[in-house]
Amino acid sequence: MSDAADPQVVSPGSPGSTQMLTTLTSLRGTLLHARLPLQIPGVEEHRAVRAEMIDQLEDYVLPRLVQIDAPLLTVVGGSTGAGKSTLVNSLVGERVSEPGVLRPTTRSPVLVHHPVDAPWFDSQRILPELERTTRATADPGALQLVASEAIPQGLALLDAPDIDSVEERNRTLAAQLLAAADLWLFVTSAARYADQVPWGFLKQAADRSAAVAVVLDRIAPEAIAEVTSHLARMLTARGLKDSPLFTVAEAPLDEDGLLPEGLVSDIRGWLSDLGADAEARSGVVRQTLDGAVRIIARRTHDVADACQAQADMLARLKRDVDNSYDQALADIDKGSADGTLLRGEVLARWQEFVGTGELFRNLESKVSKLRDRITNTFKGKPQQVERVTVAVESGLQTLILEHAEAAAERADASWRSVSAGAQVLEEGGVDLSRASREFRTRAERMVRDWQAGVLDLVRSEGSDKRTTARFLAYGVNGLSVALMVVVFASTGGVTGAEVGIAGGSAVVGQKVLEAVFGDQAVRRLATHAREDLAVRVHALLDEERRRFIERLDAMELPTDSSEQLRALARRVDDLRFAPARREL
Ligand SMILES: Nc1nc2c(ncn2[C@@H]2O[C@H](COP(=O)(O)OP(=O)(O)OP(=O)(O)O)[C@@H](O)[C@H]2O)c(=O)[nH]1
Ligand SMILES: [Mg+2]
Repeated sequence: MSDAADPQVVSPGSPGSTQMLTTLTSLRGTLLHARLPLQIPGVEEHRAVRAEMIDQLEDYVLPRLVQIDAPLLTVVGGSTGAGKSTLVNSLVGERVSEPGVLRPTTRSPVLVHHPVDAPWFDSQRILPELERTTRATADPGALQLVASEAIPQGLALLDAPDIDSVEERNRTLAAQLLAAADLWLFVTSAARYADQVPWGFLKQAADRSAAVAVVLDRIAPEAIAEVTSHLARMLTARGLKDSPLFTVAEAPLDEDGLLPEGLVSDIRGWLSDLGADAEARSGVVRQTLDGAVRIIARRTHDVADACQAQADMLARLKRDVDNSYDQALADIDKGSADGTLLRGEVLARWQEFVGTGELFRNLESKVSKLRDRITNTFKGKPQQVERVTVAVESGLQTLILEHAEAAAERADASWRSVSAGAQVLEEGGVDLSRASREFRTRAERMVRDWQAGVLDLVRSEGSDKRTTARFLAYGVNGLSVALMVVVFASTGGVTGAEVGIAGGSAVVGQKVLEAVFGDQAVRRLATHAREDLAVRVHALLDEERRRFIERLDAMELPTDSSEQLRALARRVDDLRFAPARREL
């Protein structure tokens, strides 16, 4: 048996192990929390690693740290048909696990222990997921317990399903059981010993310094010498030179399916010695436990990387949505200020209202006279104000709707371009590539509210001018549409002829307002109305944006797991090397 326990590493049971237990308990909690829900390339592997780590902590490491003197658990693992169940039965001297010709045979693990040790195993102390039973079963979720005087006290033997099974459940259960073992009794046959899967497992055992003994089973007596030396060389080359190697020759079985006594006496003797020697037993336990903890700390960094990748992906998906909706806001802002809205219907209705022709031709040269002339132009057209209002309403709605649609389409497309984004959309079940169904109604309400706000603005600004001739001539409604028109042509804060006819039209509006309120007040009113519009559009689109963000929130992805995991892994390593440091 290897005595490779690193003397620098803190021993279970030493003062450091209480802190180790606390730290590893936190690690288990953090791992449970550190879900990896987003479909990122390579995530399946990381999910499996995370699940294995949680299992190993629960099945083995934590219970082992809590009760360091619990019996040593020897797990008999290997390929199907290698003879594991037959070997266990032969060691116990009775048929405790059903062997069979149908492959694979063992589906439910069988744990044989000395009757005195029963309390260690009939509780859920180790392998808590497996339900205890005392009857033979084929349920992979059950653990059959068998008490036998033939097993030494302080050592238990577990017959596991096959590691390279055609049944996935067998494979994962076998791996889980080996991860919960203090000692591996690895059974392979002359026919299978060079196979890849067993060596994959043995490599894992070597990597994590698990204590391993190898049994070369069912071997023709004349091949023993040659195969044994070959296998021994392979073990040495793969870091397992200290592992004891037993051979069991192929022999006829008795009527109970047991091997002749002489063939298993070596193995039985070795197990009995181990069972009787508390120090040797604790050496095996310490070696495997230390190795498991070391590997867990290392793999924690891999899971931390995977968590970081999840957080990065989440941030990217959020950014996609924000970019898309920010662009929509910018586009709406631009479209509602650069004169775009003053084309078509709004312009036509506005010109109907204020008139064209003479007025515009003289715009540059006769600005001084303009105000009075405009006053005349406005008179007698009150019913046309309503038409401008309606045109503004629909123009603005169309603009907002168009960009809300574009934003949804863009955000949806950018999410679909990565598998995690597509997954989030699929899981949500509702199509987000269009603006929401209620959006049109909401946008209509928003525009009307804004117009009402403009009306209020003009009304309160004119509270002391309500009786002046000019104010009366245009009316609150007339002045309000003039203000809206000014807002729609206010790129760069100036209303100018550079925006063309539309701009020219806006100049008329501006002059009208100036005639009533004065230049400064007009600038202030326009800014105020613009800002009010921006705030309302923002709120409106935020609701649209939220549909995407809510999808991400529903993934319930913890964002701080990565850092927590790394801190815990560092703490585990610090504790592992703490005694060495104290000595320095
Ligand atoms: N003659 C002879 N037959 C054996 C020996 N070992 C196992 N067998 C037979 O080989 C078959 C498979 O043996 P099992 O002990 O069920 O093998 P296993 O490794 O437990 O197989 P799984 O449970 O499927 O993983 C059974 O029919 C056994 O009776 C042996 O040493 N000699
Ligand atoms: Mg079996």
